[in-house]
Amino acid sequence: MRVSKMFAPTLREVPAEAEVVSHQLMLRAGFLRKSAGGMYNYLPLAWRVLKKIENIVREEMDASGAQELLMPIVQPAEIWQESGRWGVYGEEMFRLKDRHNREFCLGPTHEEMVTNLIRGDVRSYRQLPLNVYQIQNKFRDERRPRFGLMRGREFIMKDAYSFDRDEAGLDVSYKLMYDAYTRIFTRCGLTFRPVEADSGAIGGSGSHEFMVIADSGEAEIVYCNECNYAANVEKAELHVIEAPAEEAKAVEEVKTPDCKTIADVCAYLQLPVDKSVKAVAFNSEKGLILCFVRGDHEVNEVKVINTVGVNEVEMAEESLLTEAGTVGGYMGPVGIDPEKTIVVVDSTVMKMHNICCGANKEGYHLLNVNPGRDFTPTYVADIRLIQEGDPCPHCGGNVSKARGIEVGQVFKLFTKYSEAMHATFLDENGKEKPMVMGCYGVGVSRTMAAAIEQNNDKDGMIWPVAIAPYEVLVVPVNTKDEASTQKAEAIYEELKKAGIETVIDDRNERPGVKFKDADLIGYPLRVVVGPKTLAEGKLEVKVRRTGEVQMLPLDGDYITAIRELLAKL
Ligand code: 9G3
Repeated sequence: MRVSKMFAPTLREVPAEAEVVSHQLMLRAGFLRKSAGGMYNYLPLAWRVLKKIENIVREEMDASGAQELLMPIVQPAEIWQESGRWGVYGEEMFRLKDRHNREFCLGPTHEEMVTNLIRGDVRSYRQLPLNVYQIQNKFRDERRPRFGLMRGREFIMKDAYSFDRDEAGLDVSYKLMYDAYTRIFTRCGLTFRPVEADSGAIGGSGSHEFMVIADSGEAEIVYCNECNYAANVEKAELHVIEAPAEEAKAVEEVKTPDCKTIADVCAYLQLPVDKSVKAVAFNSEKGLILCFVRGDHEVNEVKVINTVGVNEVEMAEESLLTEAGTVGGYMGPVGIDPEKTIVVVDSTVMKMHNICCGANKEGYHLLNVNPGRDFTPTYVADIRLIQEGDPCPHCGGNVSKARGIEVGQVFKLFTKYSEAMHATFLDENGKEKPMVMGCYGVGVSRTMAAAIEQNNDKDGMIWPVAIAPYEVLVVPVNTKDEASTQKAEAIYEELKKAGIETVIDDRNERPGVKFKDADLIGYPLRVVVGPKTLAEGKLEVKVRRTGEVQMLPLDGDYITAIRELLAKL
């Protein structure tokens, strides 16, 4: 490929709307051009990267026994009504009507489509297990598309779906995918971690997210420094803390003027914070939810959502509190009717004694409140948000937090869709049973962005060889010097003939401009050909990642040397 012919319009300036480095660099390096919010044109260099990622995905999926197919993007509403999800996603679902006024959506995912497909043609246990996958654009009308490809409204996903006769079979399919994902992201040259993940709205339990560690990641993960435990913070389970036994004392109401926070109360009453309980009030489709955790702990919203079984929660406004007989800053579980108001109490609180909590009265708190004797929750559950310094739920070691970009997720769906949509098979005894499903996604376009987030420096991108747009750039530094320019052309042809993906910057530009663009686009290797090095009988080869420069003898086998260099990157 010749740079003089390449459609890769580089920009000197960074568009203000690009907040993360991958978005900035892809715009500057002529990889991406926006068409609408969260929708992009992948220009030739980006498309080459995406093709490489897709082919790594294909190789590993095929090696695991999965079979590639392609389903329609346009999906009939009927199958979403059958699964009960037509109304669940609201505005996030792109909907459209055909000329007969029939309703459709643009596929955000394909559980319904694939279940509808398979139920029509799989009837016997002999046809299981089965894993089918596709690589296709997905559509999700994000409220705030941002960070370029990291949260787009149209993006490329590999989505796979496994069908088994029972949970034992699903476990096998799940592990095959988990292992395939480990190989995929390793081959893409990414530093990643699988983390236990909340299975969220799609139901089923048992899911992992593959996170690329990067500060710009939207997901927050927690990992143990001693064992290999790692979890999406939303999911991290916490053990109950048993407080030392104490004689239950009589409840006492105390004036706590102007103590709006737990810290104020504990300071005013000279109380350790682990004898106090704090409240967080949410509003939801099921009404007010009052949550109580120990004073030094935090509430994990996702766990509250999963415990109460609502779709989402938002902070409750004061009027809701008054209705329930409480008041902001002085909320407590005593005297709240758990039938009228949902009261969720963290498991650790239920093991505390002689607690200090709000008196549900402006300016007052209660002392010596004891769970069971003085209040009854609607739910008791682990609703704590894991924090740095909490003991690892697996080994007790200390945990740290990091940010991650979710590039893959594997879910056990069990029979959520096969029961809703009657996708059954006949077992050996002719007994009809629902198929046991799993689903598995790789964010292909997001993986490209994640690779840049993890591999860049002040000069631009640094491509892992396996997914680089090209492997080698040949730079003739002086197009006026006939001899070295011709030598550069010859080397370019030799490298191509040797099967090495090569570009030559044949523009009539100063070397500095060529080097700047080379570093911005991030070709793994750069071969510089000029009159000086030619006179010395050398070829200058620069490694983009390390900046290391090697002088290869022109009369040596520099093609093999370059191939060996690439293999090491
Ligand atoms: C929707 C919309 C957005 C969605 C979904 C449905 C996320 C939805 C979860 C999944 C689960 C897995 C197969 C590949 C891997 C992920 N956002 N999810 O179901 F209608 Cl608008 O997509 N699906």
